[in-house]
Amino acid sequence: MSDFKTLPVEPNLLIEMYRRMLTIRFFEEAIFDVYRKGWMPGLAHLSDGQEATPVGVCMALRPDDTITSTHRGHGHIIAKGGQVEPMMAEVMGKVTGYCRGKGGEMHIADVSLGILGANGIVGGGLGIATGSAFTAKREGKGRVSVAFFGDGAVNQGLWYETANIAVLWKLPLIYVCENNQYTEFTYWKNLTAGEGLVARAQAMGMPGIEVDGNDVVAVYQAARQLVEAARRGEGPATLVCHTIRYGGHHVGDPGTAYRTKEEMDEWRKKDSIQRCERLLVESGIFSPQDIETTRSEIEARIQNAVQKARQDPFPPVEEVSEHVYA
Ligand SMILES: Cc1ncc(C[n+]2csc(CCOP(=O)(O)OP(=O)(O)O)c2C)c(N)n1
Repeated sequence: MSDFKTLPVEPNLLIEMYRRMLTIRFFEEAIFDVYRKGWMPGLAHLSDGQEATPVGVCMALRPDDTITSTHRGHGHIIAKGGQVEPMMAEVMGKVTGYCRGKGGEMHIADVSLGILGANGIVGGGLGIATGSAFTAKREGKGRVSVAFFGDGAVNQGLWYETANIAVLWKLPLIYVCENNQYTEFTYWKNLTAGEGLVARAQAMGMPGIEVDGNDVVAVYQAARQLVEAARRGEGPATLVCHTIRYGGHHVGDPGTAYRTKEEMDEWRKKDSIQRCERLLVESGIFSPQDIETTRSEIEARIQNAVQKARQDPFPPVEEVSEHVYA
C-alpha cells in the first residue's frame, strides 16, 4: 500500500501535475482533430510529448509570477492555469477566445494569470520576460519571471543580450529551454556549437541545470530550487529540459523525414504521462479506476469546449481594428 513519505512530492501536488499534463495532451489531440475537420484557420504547433516540462516548472511558481511562451505554447498556458474553453475558442477564431479570436492558436495571453503571451518569433519572449523580471525586482515582492523557449532560440542574439543584463542586474529570471531535440527539421547539435546552453549560462555567470524533461517531478524539483534562489535575490538561472515532441513541427508535418521510428519508440518508452500514472498507482494515491475516471472527466471537458466553441460567433466585423496594436 501507500507510503507517501517515500514520494518525492505531496500527493495532492502529484495529482494536480497529472491533471494538468493530461489536460495538455487531450487539448492538443483535440486541436489536431479540429484542424483536420477544417474548423480552425491556419496551422497548429503541438507539444504532445513535452507536457512534463511546462507543468513541472509552473507548479513551482506562484500565481503572480509571470511566464512568456513560444509558438508551441498551449502547454505553457494550461500549466500556468489557462482555461481550455477560451483557449479552444481562440484556436477557432471565435469572439469568446482569450484574444477575442484575433490572436489564434499562436498568440494566447492572459495577463491576469501572469501569462504574458505565446509568440511566433523564435526567442521573442526573452525580452518580454526580462522586462517583467525587471519590474518584479523593482516591486520587491519576490516575484519571478520565466521565459520558455526551444533549442532553436539558444542561438538567437536576444538570449545573450538579456542574459548579460539579467546577470549584471541580478534579475529574478529563469530561462527554461525545452530541448525537444529538433529546431524545425534539424537536430539541435547540428546548430549549436559547444556543449550547449548550460555551459553558455555558466560562462555568463549564472547557474544552470539539465534535467530529464519527461520526468515531471525532476523538472519540478530543479525549477523549485532555481525559482527560490531567484526569489531570494540571487539572480537569474537556466534550466534545460530534454524532451521530445511526438508530432511534426506543425500539424502539416508528419515528422518522419528527419527522425527514425526507432528514435521515437525509445522516447515513447519515457512518456511523461504514463510515468506519472505508474507513480500514482504504485504509491497508492490512485487506483487504476481513478486513472480512468480522471481521463474521462478531462476528455469530456475538452470535448465540451470544442462543441461550445463551434457554436460561438466570430468577432463582429465592426471591431476589426479594435484590440490590435501596430
Ligand atoms: C526569429 C524567427 N526566425 C525563424 C522563424 C521560423 N521558425 C518558426 S519555428 C522555428 C524553429 C524553432 O525551433 P525551436 O526553438 O527548437 O522550437 P521547437 O519548434 O522545436 O519547439 C523557426 C526557425 C521564426 N518564427 N522566428
